[in-house]
Amino acid sequence: MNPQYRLDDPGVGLRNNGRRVLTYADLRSLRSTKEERYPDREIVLHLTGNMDRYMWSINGIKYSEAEPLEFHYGERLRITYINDTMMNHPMHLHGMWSDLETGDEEHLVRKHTIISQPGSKISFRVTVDAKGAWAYHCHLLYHMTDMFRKVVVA
Ligand SMILES: [Cu+2]
Repeated sequence: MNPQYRLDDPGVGLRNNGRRVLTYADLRSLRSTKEERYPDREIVLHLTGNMDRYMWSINGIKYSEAEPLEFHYGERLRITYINDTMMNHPMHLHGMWSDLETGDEEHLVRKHTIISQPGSKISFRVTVDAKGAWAYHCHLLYHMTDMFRKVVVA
């Protein structure tokens, strides 16, 4: 009901187990991202589904019924996931980098796939620099068919 940013949370099964578990909060880019543009636009995506029926979707709509997401060539996007489910979703945007926000504006962390934890919120930036059609999906095989979007960059 009240999703929070939890970058320093090691996740289910790894909390308080006597070991130090690295988290996204420990990551810091070696290159400076100081000159990166501030986002022109934000897209909020709810990761949704039904555990009992094992159905997955984005914003409550499965891939086969969804319109493609439209990104504008040359823009800088901020994408925020709100994970409304009780599972982790490693979300992979193809074709462009995902620059994870860790609280340090000058060292955004460059990634292919960003894990979204249950009940949490996480944000990243994308420089839309690749025209064409791209796959965008959860990387868990059994989620991928429906928790999927086509992205069109034009
Ligand atoms: Cu998933």
